[in-house]
This record gives sequence, C-alpha cells and structure tokens, in this order.
Amino acid sequence: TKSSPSAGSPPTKSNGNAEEAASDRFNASRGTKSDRDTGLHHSISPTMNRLNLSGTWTLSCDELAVPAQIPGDNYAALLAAGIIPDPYLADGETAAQKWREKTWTFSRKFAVPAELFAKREIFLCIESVDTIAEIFINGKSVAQTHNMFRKICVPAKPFLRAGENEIAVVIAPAHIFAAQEKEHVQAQLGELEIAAPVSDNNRIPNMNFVRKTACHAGWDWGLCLLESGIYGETFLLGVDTARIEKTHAETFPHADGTWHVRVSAELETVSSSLTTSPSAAENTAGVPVKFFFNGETKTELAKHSPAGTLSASTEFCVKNPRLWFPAGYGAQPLYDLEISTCDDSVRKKIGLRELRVVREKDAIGESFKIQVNGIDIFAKGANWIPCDAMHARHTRERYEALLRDALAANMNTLRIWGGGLWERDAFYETCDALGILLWHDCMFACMHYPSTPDFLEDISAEISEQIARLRDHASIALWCGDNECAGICGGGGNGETNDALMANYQKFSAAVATAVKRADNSRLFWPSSPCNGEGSVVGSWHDDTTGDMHFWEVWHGSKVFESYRSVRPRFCSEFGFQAFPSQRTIDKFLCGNAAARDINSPLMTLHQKQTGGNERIFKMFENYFLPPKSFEETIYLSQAQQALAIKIAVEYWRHTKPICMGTLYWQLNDNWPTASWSSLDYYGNWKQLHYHARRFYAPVAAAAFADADGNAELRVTSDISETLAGTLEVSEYDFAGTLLAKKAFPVSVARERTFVAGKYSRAAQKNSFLALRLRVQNKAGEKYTHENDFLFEPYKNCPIRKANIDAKIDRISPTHATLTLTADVPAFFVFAELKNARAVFSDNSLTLLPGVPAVLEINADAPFSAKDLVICQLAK
Ligand code: BMA
Repeated sequence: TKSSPSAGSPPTKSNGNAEEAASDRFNASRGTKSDRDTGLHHSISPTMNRLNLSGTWTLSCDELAVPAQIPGDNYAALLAAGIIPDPYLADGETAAQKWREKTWTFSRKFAVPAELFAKREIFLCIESVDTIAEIFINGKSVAQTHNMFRKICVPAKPFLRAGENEIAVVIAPAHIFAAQEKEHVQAQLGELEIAAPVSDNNRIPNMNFVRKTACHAGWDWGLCLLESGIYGETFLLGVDTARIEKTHAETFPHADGTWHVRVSAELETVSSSLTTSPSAAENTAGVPVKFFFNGETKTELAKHSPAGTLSASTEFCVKNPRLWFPAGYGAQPLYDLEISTCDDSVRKKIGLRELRVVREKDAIGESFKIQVNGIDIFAKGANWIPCDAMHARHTRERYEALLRDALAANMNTLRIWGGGLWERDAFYETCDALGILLWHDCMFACMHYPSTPDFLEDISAEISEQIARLRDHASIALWCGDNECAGICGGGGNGETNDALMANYQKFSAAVATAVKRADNSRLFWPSSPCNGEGSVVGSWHDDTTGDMHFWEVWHGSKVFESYRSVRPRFCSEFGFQAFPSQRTIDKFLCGNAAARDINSPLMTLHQKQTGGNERIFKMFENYFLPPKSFEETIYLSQAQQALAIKIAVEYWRHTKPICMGTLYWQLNDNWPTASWSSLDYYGNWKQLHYHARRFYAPVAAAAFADADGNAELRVTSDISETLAGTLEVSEYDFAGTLLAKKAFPVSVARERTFVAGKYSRAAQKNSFLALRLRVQNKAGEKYTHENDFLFEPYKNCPIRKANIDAKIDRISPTHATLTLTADVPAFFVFAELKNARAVFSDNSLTLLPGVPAVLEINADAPFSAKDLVICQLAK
C-alpha cells in the first residue's frame, strides 16, 4: 500500500478567528471578488448554499502561530508576520530552509448558517492542498491528500455542526514523505534506480516521488522554497440533490456555416454519502440542469448512464458565429456559458475555433504547425514558468501583467512548462481573452517518474481532473506529456538509451497518454517535449526534420550564436541564453550591500542558480563584445548579449518559414529575482531581450543573414493575411555615421512563406554596417514598417565609437513622457532605464543613426524626473 500521509493527529491548538469567520460568512453574492479571482467558478445558486472559507486563517507549527491568507502559503504568512526575512532578498533563501522541516497546520473557525446546515449534504471543496496533508473538521479527519494537483471534494456534513466549527489542514514535510516514497517505490522497481538526485534543478532529492510543483525544490533559475499551502478556492457547498462534478463544451462547425455547441454536465449525487438516503435514482431522478449559452436557456433532466454517472447534456446552435483567433490573426470573441442545478452552478467563456496541429509529410520530413480556422499560425513566444515561488502571489493581476507584456512583445503562444503547475483558472481566462495560444505540458519535468501502479493511478486521476477543468479553454492548443523526461532516458541527440529507464518511461508515458486522450480527444497529445511524436520519443532533441526541438547547444553546449543557424527546426520549443536582471532588481535584492556589487560575490552567486552560469555569460562576451569594465556594464552587456543570441536564433528560424512554424524561447518570466534566461525579470522589468522580441516577433519583419561569401541575404516575413508590397531600403554606413551607399529592394510578401528580397554586397572595403528599413502596405493602403540592422563583423571588431546621446523629455504626466534620443554617431544597444520606477518604453535597446532621432513613449509605475534616466550604449 501507499505510504500514508503522515500529516499527523488532529490539531490541538484552536486558533481560528470567529469574527472573521462570521464576516466572511455567506460571501454568496454572484460574482464576488473572490469568485472572480480564484478557481472553480462555481457561482452561487439561488438557495445561498455556499460558504466561502477563503480569507484569514491561522498558520501554526510547534513553535508559533501567525495569521495566514488563504489562498496562500506558509512562507508568505511567515514573511507577513515578520518571522522570516524576505526569501527573495539578500540571503533570505538560506534562512527560509529550516522551516520545511515543520509540520504546518492551517486552521480557521467558521459558522455554518442554519440555511446551509439544512442541506442534505455539505461538500468540502478545496482546489489544491500543497501537499502531504490531512484535513480535519472539528478534530475529525475528513480527507487525506498527497497530490497538490488533485482537488478535494468530500462529503463533510457528518463532521459539521450548526453554529461554530473549525477546519484544520495539517501538512507534513514533503521531502520526508518523498524519502519514504522512494523506499516504497524502489522496492517495487527492483534494480532500476530512478530517485532524483540533488542537482541544480533539485536541491532536495527524491522529489520525483511527490506530486508537487517540481521547481519548489529549486531549479536552475529558481530558489528552493518547499512551500506548504492551500490554493484556489476553499468552500462548503450545501447540496440537496447533486453537485456539478465536471462540465464539457464541445464545439463543431457545420458545413452551412453555423456552429454547434454540445454542452454536458456530470453530476455527483449526494446519496452515496448519506447512510439513510434513498437510492441514487430516487434521489436524483429528474434533477433539472439548466444550460445558458449565448442568450439562450435550455433545461434537461439528468440521467444515469450505463457507467453509473449522472449527467445531462444539450446542444446549442450559433448562427453567424464570431470565431476566436490567436492574437495577430483576428479577434477573441467569447460566448457566455452557464450550467446550473438548484444546488450548484459553473460559468465559463467559450471561444469558437477549429484548431489542429498539422503534421504532414513533406520534402524535409514532417511539418509541425498549429492551424486555427484554417490558417497556419507561426507560433511566436516563450516558455512560461510559475509566476512566483510563493503561491500566495499567484494572482489574476500578476497573470494579467505578465501575459499583457507577452502580448506587447507580439507573442501569440506560450508553453506551460511541466516543472511548474496546472495554473489557476484566471491564467487561462486571460490567455483566452488575449489570444495567447498554449502549449500545455502535463506536470512532469526532467526526472524519471515511477511506473508503479499506485503512482500511475494517481497521475491518471490528476490528468483527468485537470483536463476536465481546462479543456474548454479556446487558448489551449495541445497537451504534451512531459518536459524532457523521454530525453533523459538517454537519446539526448546521441542515440544512446538506457533500456530499463526507457521501459519505465514507456509505461509511465502510456498511462499519461491514455489519461489525456480519455479526457480530451479534440487536441493533439504530444508525448514529450522534445520528441518526434507517439512511438518516436527518442533521439529527437536536435532532429530538424520533424517534431519539436530543444536547442541548447549554445547555452549548455558553449557554442557560438551562429550555431543557431546550424539547425532548421520545424518548431523550436526551447532555446535560451541567460542575462542578469535589471539593475533596479539587483539593487533591491542586494539590499544596499556595496561589497556585493560584484558578479562573483556570494549574494550575486546565490541569485544565480546554474552552476557555472556566470562563467558562461563572461566566456560568451569574448566572441562578440569587449570585456565590460564595471559591475553595471556587466549587467547591461549581459542583457545586450542575451538579446543578440535570441535575435539571431529567432530571426533565422522565423525566416525559414514554412519549414519552421514556431519559436518559443526559454523563458518568459522569473519566479524570484535572479540571473536567468527570462526576458522579464521578477519585478516585471523588461530586459533588453523583451524589446528585441517585440521587434523580431513584429507581424512583418525584415532581416539580413550573412551568406558564405560575406554578403547579406535580405529576407522579409509576414503574419498578415493579404500579400504586402513595398520596398526594403538598405543603407550602408560606416561607424562614423557616413552614408556609404543606399539601395532599395522591391518586396512582395505573403503570409505563407518568407520572401527573399535579394543580396546586398558590401560597397566599401571599409568597416560598415547596414540599416534596414522595410515599408510595405496592403491593397487597402494599410502600412507596415520594420527596422533592423546588420553588422558584417562581431561588435568587438567594429570601430564603434561612444556617441553623444541627447535625451529630451517632454512631460505628459508625472508617470508618462515622450523621450527623444539623438546621437551624433551610430550607437548600438542604446538602452534607457529609469532608476526609481519600473517603466516600459515604446521601444528600447535601439540602434541610433546620426541625424535620425528616436521618439519613445515612457510609461512608468511611479512619478519620475529627468535625472532618473540612465542611458547605456555599446562603446569601447
Ligand atoms: C530547459 C528547461 C528547464 C531548464 C532550462 C535551462 O530544458 O526544461 O529544465 O530550466 O532548460 O537549463
């Protein structure tokens, strides 16, 4: 049997707050803030049968008791109570470690109003408990869990009393459970050793045996903060007949142009939990289920299926449908859906779109492209990791800020990476609303997972619950089984595999596949990232004929950026290069420690989680730049270098369209302030890469590529539906700013493939560079422009001078201004930042040409003055 969660005995301390409980009581009005912000979207039935238990709880262990906000986690509570220093600042991470040894109790008191108590059954519903937990009501155990990705929904009426009650969630140390599980699992696997060792990724061993966000134990960009907590919604639901367990909205286009929406609801009857109840059939026969869609209401009676489930379904027809498109391809109309019984209700927003991942044999191998409403989408984006190491901060506001920044960089796709979590509903709702497609991993990453029967049973149930929750989101494009779990069985490009590990993996992966397909057969199931598809998971990391690719030869393999051009992936789902976060972020986590202002100081090293990461950044400077002369210059140059790396990769791959149909760089965001591969730092500051992404992911983009003879091949790519025509103007300058030559190339570019505009051979035998200016328009006269540049030599070999940059600020409001930058000689990676405020510039990390002023908008989150402006440039 599975080792039982040793969460412990009923709590003895009684530390809830009755007043708060009373004030939270019957937070039942439709669409309350907490309804919108978290979870399950069970709105309120007319009978007022729901009691929200979120709010202020008490967190206690053997030595303390402090208030805790639920949804939330123990570290956020300890921080708020002043018990621990901020784990994100200075060396606060170190002080945080000892607390993982504790058994934590989250508890609160609450009153059950008579109206709720009168219900035949009362379910306790919790979206996520992290992780090894036992739940008590009034001192009696009502549920146990050891998987934070599975919801809890248990009959609780026998444990409740009218008036005051107490709930306590007792959470045992996850790493101790992991070590016990290791023994249990290894005993079944015999010779095969699969325990995850301590590494950059896991600073705690054995975490592959626990269903908990993998990066809680640390990652090569993440601190180790093995948090405990209660996430999503926590509530009591009073039910006379049945609660809604699952819903599904399947959408189908018809040949006549209408769409059909088949909506179903699976109910859980109360009868199973009532010892004295009549039979289920008696109980629930004729439970009316009301379906509301797009202004129309239909009521159906729930029926028992042969499999024993109780469900109801109906169908709606949408005439003149407004279709949902990813960002950049059309609008994101969403239709309101509400499903309710007299006891329960669920609300959703449904997008109508036909989505497939097209894998067709072609001259190269097999395509890999996302197609929406018949249009091939070039997936432009990045990889998403959890937005914060403290779950208390996973708020709708944080999701929106990050996702809007992704959109602002012209992204249309993100990959939810398997070492994080099945995100909260607010995340997917925002992606639906913004048109951000999702590549969705199941939550497995970089480790060997047990193929033992109880583990497979648990993860199958997890996948079935999570996909049932998420499958109606228009934004989700495909389900992927795991991140790199196939690859680590061997076959990371070298063709070798470990047979025993592979056999374990195949069993695990087959269970994942079955569970995913059972829950959703409308989307592609992709076994692993990277791989070549079902039955072909090995040896695919660098296969550029088919499947998706993770290309790490540059960062992990120390190759030069030009080697991004040695492969032509069909879809590159990971590649990245590290940089330091913004100077403001560093200043914040160094907390005024002047001695730590050195890349190799202990504090800077603590905020760099990849062994050898700083050395790699420095080593790569040698290929492109002159060595930085100060701490500040190192930070700046690391960001310029990161931007250059990813620009070289994306520009090349994007301009091989339609061979490549997607580039998702590693990684969009950070979960704490650190050196990493992200383009947005933890505090939301845009690294230089994010500004470059906005340009290299622009809907229409031009770029130049060196050919074998040292000429520049000019290419233009477009995501716009109509063919665009115009010119690509190429101006050749020397580094003093003298215009040496100018040529215009006619352009006619369609969405289907990249247009090769011609070749530019260097006019002068002196050092020079090219400035590219694309101007195209469609038949209706809508104009698109794009600017880029091209150097024939690495920056370090070019006679780049230090420009005098004039910066003029025209104030619009205390937080908003126009900035005009003018340089006297060509200036590169000109990067403006504000010292005292987070600011987003309309453009940044620019090339300035003499006599061509750049006019930028600054939007800051706090008032700023001209003296807050810092401008860096690449110079000798
Ligand atoms: C990738 C990811 C992560 C990791 C990153 C950088 O392959 O899947 O595991 O953070 O590499 O090393």
